[in-house]
Formats: sequence, C-alpha cells, structure tokens
Amino acid sequence: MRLSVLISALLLTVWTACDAGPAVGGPPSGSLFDVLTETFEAPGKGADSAAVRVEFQNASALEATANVTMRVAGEVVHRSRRRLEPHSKVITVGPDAADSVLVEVTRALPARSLPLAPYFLGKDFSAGDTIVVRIEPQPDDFPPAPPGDDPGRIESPPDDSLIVRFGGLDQNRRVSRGGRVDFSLLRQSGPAGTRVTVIADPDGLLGNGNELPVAAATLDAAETPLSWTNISAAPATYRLVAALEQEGHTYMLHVAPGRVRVNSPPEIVFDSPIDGATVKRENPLRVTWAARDLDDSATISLFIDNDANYGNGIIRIIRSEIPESDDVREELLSIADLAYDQIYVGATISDGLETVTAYAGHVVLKE
Ligand SMILES: [Ca+2]
Ligand SMILES: [Ca+2]
Ligand SMILES: [Ca+2]
Repeated sequence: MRLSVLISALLLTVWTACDAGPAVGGPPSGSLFDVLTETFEAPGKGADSAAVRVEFQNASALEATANVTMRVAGEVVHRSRRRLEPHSKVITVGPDAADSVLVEVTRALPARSLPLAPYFLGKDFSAGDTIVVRIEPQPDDFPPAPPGDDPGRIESPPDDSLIVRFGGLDQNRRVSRGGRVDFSLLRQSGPAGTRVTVIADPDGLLGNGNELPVAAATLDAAETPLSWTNISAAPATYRLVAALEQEGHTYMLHVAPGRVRVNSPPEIVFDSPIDGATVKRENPLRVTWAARDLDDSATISLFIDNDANYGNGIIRIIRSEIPESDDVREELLSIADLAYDQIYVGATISDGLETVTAYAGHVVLKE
C-alpha cells in the first residue's frame, strides 16, 4: 500500500510504502548495481532508529548514479552507491536501521539536477517503510545530437536575400532560472516585415524535440531589441537560433556566437542534526550535510543562528569556504559555552551567481 506522496518534484517522485512484504534485501553483493555498499557499526543505545529501505525505479533514459546514506544520530551506518540503468527495474537498498536517509541521484554528462532528498524517521518514514524513488522521464530523453554543432543539417531559407544577425550575444552568458537575457536581431538585408522566431536549443540539432521558442518579432527596423525572459528552461547550455518558420519548415537564419548557460543552482541539505534534537552541552554537536552544484564549484558557509531567519541573529560562523565537492561533509561543533537554550544550524551555499540558504532545524541544548 502506498502511504503518501512526499515529493512530487518536476523530475523526481518519491513516496513511502509500508507493507512492503517479506524482507527482501538488495541484489546480492557484486551484482551489476551493487557498485559500493558499506555498513558501519551503529552508535550506542539510546538513539532511535528503524528499519528502512530505499527502492529505485528509473523510468527515464537517464543513466544515473544513486547514493544512499543512512545515519543514526548523525553517524553513518550504511552507504550505498548504485548505478541506475535507463528504464531499469526496481533496485533496492537496505533494509537497515536508520533515523535519517539521504538520497542523491546524479548524472555527470549532461548535468541533470535531481533534488537532494533527505528523509527523517517519524516525519518522512516509519519502521518497515520503503522509500520509493522514481525517476520520471527526463526532458532530454531525446535522440542524441551529433557531436558538435552541425549547421549543415539545418535548411537555409529559400529566399537568401534575408540576412539576420544577433546583436549583443557575442559573449557567453550565465543566467539563473527566472532571469532574462537581452539581445537584439539585426536585419542586415532583405525585406522588412518578416516574422522571425528565436529558438533556444540545448544541443547541436534543430528539430529533435528539445528546442524552446523564447522570443519572436516582426523585423521592421534594422535592429529589433528582444529578450528571453522568465527563463524556466532546464539547466543546460543553449545556443540561440534565429529561425524563419514557413510552410511547416524551420529555416535557420543565424546562430548566436555566444552561448547562454542556464545555471544549475547550488544545493545543500542537512541530515544531521535532526530538527528538534536534544543534545547535551558537554558533547560536540555533529553537523553533517550533502551539497552539490552540477555546473560550478560552489562554496559553503556553515553557521548557527538564534532563529531560522537568515540575515539576523547569526550567533557564529562555524566554518566558511568549504568546497561543495569536499569529501568530508561533517563538522563537530563545541556547544559547551553557548548561552542559548536552543540554536538553529544553517548554511549558505553559493556558486557566484546564486546563493541558497538552508536550515537543519533547531537543536535543544541541555546540561
Ligand atoms: Ca535540439
Ligand atoms: Ca551552478
Ligand atoms: Ca536569524
């Protein structure tokens, strides 16, 4: 029985399932998908944990790597890395006893960002649950483009008197989703009054289904200002193509020399401390996280705050300039001298274009 839909992001659907039937482990060690599995000693008594497993269903043409990290009281008890074949059947990790589970699904080339997903015992799963991670068909499940740009595959317009060029796109641009790119179209020769469409194409092949019309104008003047606004395209590097649509054909007039990279924003999630955790001042507070930026090297700054509002009441910067790709994703924070009954652990992560803030939640300090 499916319990509930936890996340229904654009690209990733996750839900938990109970009554998962008899305990069936993952594929035997050393099988195709069992790239890496490590199990560690669980921490001592007193920490709550429950048996949980993670199941992957890959409905896309994406070949990806899934990393699953299970923790108890912030300590890693299980770590798995599985390769997810395109259109692959169910792949299961666990069951293992954990109080938090972090799922990361990544593909290197081309970069595709599936949201980092942390799950917590009592909030996102219960004992015996299966967290089902389903990768939906991806926007770039399209025929591959030939290597490099291949303008020879694109038809030239029947009337070659019309010469159109891009203005203001000589250099590569980098833009956040939601942002805009301004440019112009220059009518260098040919008749006025021609309707020209601007298409953003993430590969070198027009007509394979992944192009987006981003602007259009009737070229009356010698120069027509245009914009690609409210950019919602998936993170990728796009070339802009000025095109003439005529009688069901798309004719290419010009390709902008500069490319437009829609940024993949940096991401960070905490899997420890758990929101509402109680810790003794005499012990260090274990802070663990996962972070990534698929197209930049982002840097992290960890801090503690007196509430969950970034920008006021920051008590202390714990550490800054942490590379997002750093293998060590843990900080032991001394809290003995903190004059607060509760603190909030947070972080900012920045790729130079976008800065994202995230909180682990609040931690109650006890003597
Ligand atoms: Ca294309
Ligand atoms: Ca980025
Ligand atoms: Ca604050």
